[in-house]
Amino acid sequence: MSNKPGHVAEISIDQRILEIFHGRCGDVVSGAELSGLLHVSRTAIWKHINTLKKNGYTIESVPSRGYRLLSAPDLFLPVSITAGLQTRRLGKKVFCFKETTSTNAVAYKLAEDGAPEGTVVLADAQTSGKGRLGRVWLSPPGVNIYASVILRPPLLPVEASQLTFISAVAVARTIEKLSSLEPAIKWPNDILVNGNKIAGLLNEMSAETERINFVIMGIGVNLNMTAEQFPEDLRYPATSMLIAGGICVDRSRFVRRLIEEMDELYNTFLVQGDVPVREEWLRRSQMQGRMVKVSSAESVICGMVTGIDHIGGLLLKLDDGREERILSGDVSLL
Ligand code: BT5
Repeated sequence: MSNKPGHVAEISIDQRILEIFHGRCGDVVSGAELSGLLHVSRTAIWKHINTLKKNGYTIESVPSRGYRLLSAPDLFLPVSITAGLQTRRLGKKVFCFKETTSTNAVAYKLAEDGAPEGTVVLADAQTSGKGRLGRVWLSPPGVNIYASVILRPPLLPVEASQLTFISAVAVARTIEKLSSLEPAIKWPNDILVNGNKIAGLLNEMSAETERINFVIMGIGVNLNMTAEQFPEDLRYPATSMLIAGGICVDRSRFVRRLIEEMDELYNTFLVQGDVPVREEWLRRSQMQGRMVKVSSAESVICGMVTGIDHIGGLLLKLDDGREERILSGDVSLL
């Protein structure tokens, strides 16, 4: 893992070797073939294989045949995320940190410095993981994912909240595809499993009056966190894929899948607008027709959920028949 963004470019041969292994789905690849494909000597290939082994990859040397990748480390390395990734825009550049303050803060700085759309920042641990409204996101090392993605969407600043649909649906799809869990989305930015919070989303934006410069989509998902790692004073009961599903999740596999899902949803969003993603969000939210309480700094409002509008506002029908649109707050089901 690296604290230096420049590290990404330095490991391209390793990355290409992993891509070749990936394409062979566990078959042996000969040293001669690797050397021919990558235009480097067989001794150089051998050295790169050793570097990969030092980075935690288990690679078998099969006498007189070649090399076979047996397993990848559960570490965030740019190569283990980008090798063979099937995306159009997202994940072409990935920065991995062993520890950072907040992946959102790092991604924001990279975006200000001109990082391209789709750049991903990942950390093994965060020392100042951010929730909404100055809250803290618990970010212990080695167990979860803390990711931020830079987008530069052609939207008006007021439309930026539509993007939360993308990350929420992508997280829900990924959990569903990698486990038998049934995630539900809770407005505005939580993913729940069995009513407990498994993931949180935090979008941050840099914009001018008529134009978005960039949006940082921050995503925290609890994968292998144990019950003892959660303090007792959380606002809502929390869970992880390990606690809820009893499975230990390969974190790089989760991140790759998540980036692919986000990429697909973002493409749909750019081509077809927000409606398809919003409809899937609503289906997965299990909030339609439910009575809820929405608390914000200014007020507490109760009502029945009638939908979600195109900028992500929650539409409520109040007891007196009035319709209300809520743009921020914390929701609990009644
Ligand atoms: C959120 O805020 O749910 C947004 C969380 C976003 C975290 C990601 S991690 C990658 C990126 N970089 C960052 O610095 N942040 C983003 P909110 O709705 O305000 O929820 C925060 C509340 O959830 C806290 O006040 C706690 O009560 C609770 N909480 C904190 N850590 C948690 C965790 N790991 N799992 C479940 N609940 C947690």
